This record gives sequence, structure tokens and C-alpha cells, in this order.
Amino acid sequence: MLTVYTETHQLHHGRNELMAGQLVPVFEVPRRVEIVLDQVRRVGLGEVVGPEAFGLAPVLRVHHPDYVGFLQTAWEEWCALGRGDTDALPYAWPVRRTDQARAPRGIDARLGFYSFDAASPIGAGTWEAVRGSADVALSAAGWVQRGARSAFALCRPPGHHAAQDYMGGYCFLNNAAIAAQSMRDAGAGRVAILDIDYHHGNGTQAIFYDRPDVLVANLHGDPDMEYPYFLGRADERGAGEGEGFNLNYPLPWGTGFADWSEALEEACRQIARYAPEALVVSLGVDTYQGDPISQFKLDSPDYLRVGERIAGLGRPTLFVMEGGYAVEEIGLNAVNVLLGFEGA
Ligand code: Q9C
Ligand code: ZN
Repeated sequence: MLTVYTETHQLHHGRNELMAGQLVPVFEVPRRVEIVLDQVRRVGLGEVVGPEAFGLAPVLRVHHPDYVGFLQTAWEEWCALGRGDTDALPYAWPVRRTDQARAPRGIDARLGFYSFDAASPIGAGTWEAVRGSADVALSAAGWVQRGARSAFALCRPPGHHAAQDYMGGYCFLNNAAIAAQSMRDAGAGRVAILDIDYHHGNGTQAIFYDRPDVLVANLHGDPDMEYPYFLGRADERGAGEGEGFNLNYPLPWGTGFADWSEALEEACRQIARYAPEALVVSLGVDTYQGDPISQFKLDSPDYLRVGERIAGLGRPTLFVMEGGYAVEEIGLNAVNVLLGFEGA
């Protein structure tokens, strides 16, 4: 399996995030994908190539132009206030009964307007890293479109929490959604996205919620207790023409592989029934038992089985890296999914 990677991701390195009432060092660190890359090479998964530069056109097929404009200039505007020695972080959000439609002007106002939390810090190199991450996903999608059985987009920063016009949860542009849309635009009639990150892919759900041409299936911690809390329930099934094409499998804290893989089985049955021309896997391995911010109990060998089950769908498959914060084990766990897929 071919891997697409760029070291541009290193330009993005947030400092702090809020957790349990404290500002703590970010969990989403550059070393995460370096460890995955090391493992890709160690096991000889296949060639590692850099991305092509796609520009903004395919990004704008998914994201609102005002939001993309905000991401492009946020750091500059932050620095214009003399704040160049800290990350740009929002601290106030539009909510129910406030005006959520009208974009304000100032940088603090727009940081809040274009986000749903304070977990996507913007620094000097963030925009370049974010663009590079989308290019990685688009390039890997291109390999699949041109006939590869599979490809691995080693994206960082991740993407599945980002919607059309907001960031959050370490995400800025939704790499998996941009790749899926590019496959649709290249002629695939139906694309399915299987999101196995521990957290619900609220951004991906929001982007495709009213569309029947991209099936979105999500396995995740139940939003009753787990981040991102406000989306991801089983009764969210899509809207309008998209009714029935959004599938959520919320699972309780403490879920182990037996129960998790039953939900995977059900999601895979639904995907098989949909018969997509291509499959995009939002590959987070924060389902691992040792993950510092998550509550599922998967073990490293389980990921081989996950890859095998996905291979059983028999679809051209693009793997897009999402979360996973047990940094020492992230390479083993993520690449096990890919090895399981290859071996099946
Ligand atoms: N209790 C991804 O996995 N912070 N994002 C949670 C910890 C945000 C996760 C606080 C977690 C975002 C791509
Ligand atoms: Zn996650």
C-alpha cells in the first residue's frame, strides 16, 4: 500500500488545550505521524510519496469560502494585536439564542464564530500544515481513483471534527470529506465514509447530512458522555434526500473489541448494501486501551482484524489518518489496520 506524507505538518504545533479545568500541553503533537511513518517503513508497507499541490478548488467544494479565508489570515490578524508569542485560541462562541448567522469582524470574534471549541490552536505555520494535510488526502485519493486497491493518507492535522464552516477538536479542514468529494467529482457515483476514530466525526456528518451520494457511518463514544457531545446519536439518520444515509453507532465508555467489532460488523453490512464505488476510512486509533483521552479498550492485535474486515468490503479504499494519542503505540496500531487490510 502506498503512503502519502509531507513534513509540512511539522509547521503546526499547538501549545495548550483545556482539559478538566486546566490548560495542559496538547495531545495532538507532530511526533504522532512521525511514529506512524517509522512503522510504515519498518514493516515495509510500501512506497512513501509526497503530495501534489491541488490548490483551494477541491477544498472549497466542501468548506465555506469565508471560513477558508478566516483560516488563511487568522494568524496574521492575531499577530497584528501583538500576540505573536501565543497560539490564536477562541474563548467565546455563538450558541442557541445568539446570532449564529452574521460573521463579526475582529479576530477574537471570528475565532469563536468559526469554531466549536478551543482545541484547534492556530500558530504561524498552521495554515500551511492544514493545506498540506488536505493535499495529502487528495493525492492519496488520486492514487485510488487511478486504480490502486488502497492508499494511506498520513494526514496531520486531522480533519473529521471540521465542518463546512467551523474548526474544533484539533481539526481545521476535513481531509476525509474533501477526499470523498474529490472522488465524487472524479466520477464515483456513491462513496462511503467509515469513521472508526474514537470520537464522533461531527464535521463529516454535518457536511454530508442531507446527501444520499456519500454514506457516512460512525463508530464512537456515546455523546451522552463523550466529546464532541452535541452530535453522534443513533437517531441522527440524515435529512431530506440524505435520510437513511447517515449511520451512528454510539458505544459506552469501557467498550472492548467484542462489542466494538459487532458495531463494525453492522456498519460494514450497511456499507456493503450501499455498494459504494469507493470507501474512505477515517482512521483514528484513539480506540486503543492505552489512549490518554479515550475510554475504549481495543488492543494492538485487534487492529489487524479491523483491517481484515474492511478489506472484506472489497472496495477501492482510502485510509485517512485521524486521531490517536498513545504516541508510542500509534504507529503499531494504525499500521496494523493497514497490514490487516493488505493480508486479507
Ligand atoms: N477530555 C481527534 O481525535 N479534547 N480529535 C478532548 C479530553 C478534544 C479529538 C478533551 C479531543 C479531540 C481528531
Ligand atoms: Zn478522536
